[in-house]
Amino acid sequence: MAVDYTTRDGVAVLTLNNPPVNGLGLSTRAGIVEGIERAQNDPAVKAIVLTGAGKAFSGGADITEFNTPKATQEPTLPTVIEAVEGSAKPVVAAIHSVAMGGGLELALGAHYRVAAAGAQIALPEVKLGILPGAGGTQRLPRAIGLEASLNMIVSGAPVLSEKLADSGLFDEVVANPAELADTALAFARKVGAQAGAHPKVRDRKIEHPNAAGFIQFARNTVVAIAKHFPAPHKCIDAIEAGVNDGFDKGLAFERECFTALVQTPESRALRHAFFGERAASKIPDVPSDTPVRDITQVAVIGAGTMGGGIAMNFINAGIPVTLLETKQEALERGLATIRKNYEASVKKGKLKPEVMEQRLALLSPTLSYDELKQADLIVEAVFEELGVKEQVFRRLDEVAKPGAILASNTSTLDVDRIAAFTKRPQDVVGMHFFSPANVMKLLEVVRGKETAKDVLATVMKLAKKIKKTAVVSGVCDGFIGNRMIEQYIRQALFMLEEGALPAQVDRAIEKFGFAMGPFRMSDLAGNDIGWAIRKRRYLEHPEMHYSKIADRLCEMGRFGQKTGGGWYDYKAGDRTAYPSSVVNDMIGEYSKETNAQRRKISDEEIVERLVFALVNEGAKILEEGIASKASDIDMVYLTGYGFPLHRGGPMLYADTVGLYNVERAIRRYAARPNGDAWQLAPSIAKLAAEGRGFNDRA
Ligand code: 3H9
Repeated sequence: MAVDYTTRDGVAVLTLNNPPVNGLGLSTRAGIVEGIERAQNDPAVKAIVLTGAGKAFSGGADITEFNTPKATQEPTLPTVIEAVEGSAKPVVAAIHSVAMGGGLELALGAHYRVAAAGAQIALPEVKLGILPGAGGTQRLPRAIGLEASLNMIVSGAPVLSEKLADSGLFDEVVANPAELADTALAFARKVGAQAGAHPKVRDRKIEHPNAAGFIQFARNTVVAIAKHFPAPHKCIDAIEAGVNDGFDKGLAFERECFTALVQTPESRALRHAFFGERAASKIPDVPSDTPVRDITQVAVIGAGTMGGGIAMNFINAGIPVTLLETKQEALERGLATIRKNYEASVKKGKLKPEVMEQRLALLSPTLSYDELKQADLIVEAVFEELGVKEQVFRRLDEVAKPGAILASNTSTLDVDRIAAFTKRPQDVVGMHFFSPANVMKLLEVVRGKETAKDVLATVMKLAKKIKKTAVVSGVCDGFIGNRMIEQYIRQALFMLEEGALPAQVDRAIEKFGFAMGPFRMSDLAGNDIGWAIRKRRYLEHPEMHYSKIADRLCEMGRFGQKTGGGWYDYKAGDRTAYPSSVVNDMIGEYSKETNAQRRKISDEEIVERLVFALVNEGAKILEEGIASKASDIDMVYLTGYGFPLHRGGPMLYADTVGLYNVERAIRRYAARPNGDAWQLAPSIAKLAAEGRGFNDRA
């Protein structure tokens, strides 16, 4: 049973017992109703305490049941809450650790609520693309008022129980969580002895001097921030319905919105990201109980932009870092940049000056490899060239203590070759941070042929500590993210040859939802970086067909924002990309020289060619086992490459379009000019034939 029933001195205690977070799946829901009924029928019971075992009161509805028959099978959550609220004997919710979503809605159905300090209270449904569907939009405003509830519901952000102590939500907040059970029992005994009806949140009034004005203000704010998501708007609509039409009509409207939202592609995408993030930390052949190595001291080699950003991650998490450079001047420059970054946060009011100083105090600059002897993890962020990496890793092999993890921040080089520079390849791993490393969420953890399982487990755990989304990639050129982006860029360049211009390509893909199109992105990152990679490609893979149009741009010295011009023109001190007639002429000229027939390319074709290029390469990456699941690829693209969150990542997007349609489009493009870049991944054809997708669970 997912709910335990015991009695103590005239109080029935119903304990939700559905690990890990007491999700309100079917058996838990049925258990609550059964417990409430049992308590009604026991004359010795005067009151009921509803509580949760383990690490939560309740994390809410069981998200894995959404859009399955179980989700709508009675007792549904609204039925459960009705049973709780309708209980003739008073129900006291005893809340610890987490009361979220349906969990908080359940507690709002109780007659009284006692909470332990430190509990996270939230209606986070909006983060899953839905709205609270079991009365949250109706009861929370009646419990804590219109403004506070609307903020909680529209943001989905958790609030600590003690901050809500005087809000009207709780009857008591217990400072010491260990005393929650006894306090709730005593409270239940007290109210159980009282005659008469017990209070219901639904009967309270929503008092506000200008509800219509506040709701309009909220609407204006949400329009600006939630462009691609319907849920925040629906949250406001449902709250407004409750304010204007009363509880019952508001409840019915909320239910209607919930049923519609849970089926939207946006909700599917957000749920996919929720589970994808958690799934990414699980490596199929590395059990979750694999022992990890202690990481209490980190060293970073290289104090450039990347090394400095990497170091900041660790000191932000309270881990001391030794920062090594070869020259005093470079070291000082690196330290100054780190300080400048923190000072910018202090100026914006995001960081207290004393916290900045505490963090900087964790940083020990050095010019000597001998200072790295104590480090448990050493991350190399030096120049991206195998010869340079070789020098560093040979030296590390001499100085690092046994068992230290040696990580390379390489973005393209072969981690197995780097590992072979040492006599301890089992301790070598790739930690590919994305720039700016102190900001970007993504960390690609590159698993070499010999990387030990406990090294992987350690790095994944550490990634959580430094608040990164870590995704494991096998060794291949570009790993998951950059290998895929190369195909995307390749298509973008072919389309310039065939008739498009940079601004049109960027506009089309930005309208699709990308944060930045390929050409604006390339101008920001520096066009010379791609040029260097392509030069290597021409040597290593002469058989591969690339457009040379970007090389032409680089030959003109147009490396991007840093040189005042790239695919676009830039004005000093202004990052706005202005279409460039010089570049557009060059593109037209190039098409002529190569006898390419320029034609009008539709925005739809631009989006398909860019996104399906990612999908096709992603499928190959899965076939080769470079990524172990499709959701890992999606997490890389959502957290590191600006792929639109409301589309859930390239692989989920492909599922949404249908792999049958993806296959047809790829075959169509393969038959056109530059079609040799499209080698259909066999798994797309196979899954399409089986009527399946990459992520059938989502
Ligand atoms: C809702 O309530 C709708 C209602 O309004 C209306 C209904 C009609 N369901 O995050 P963790 C799993 S919508 C299923 O690593 P933490 C999670 O996948 C719901 N599974 O732990 C993971 O599984 P695994 C509104 C869930 O301690 C494991 O639990 N509620 C759910 O860092 C541990 O999770 C939310 O949106 C769930 N609801 O954080 C809350 N929740 O081990 C979403 C968790 O196999 N949950 N799991 O990977 C959270 O924010 C965090 O999980 C929580 C714990 C703060 C609870």
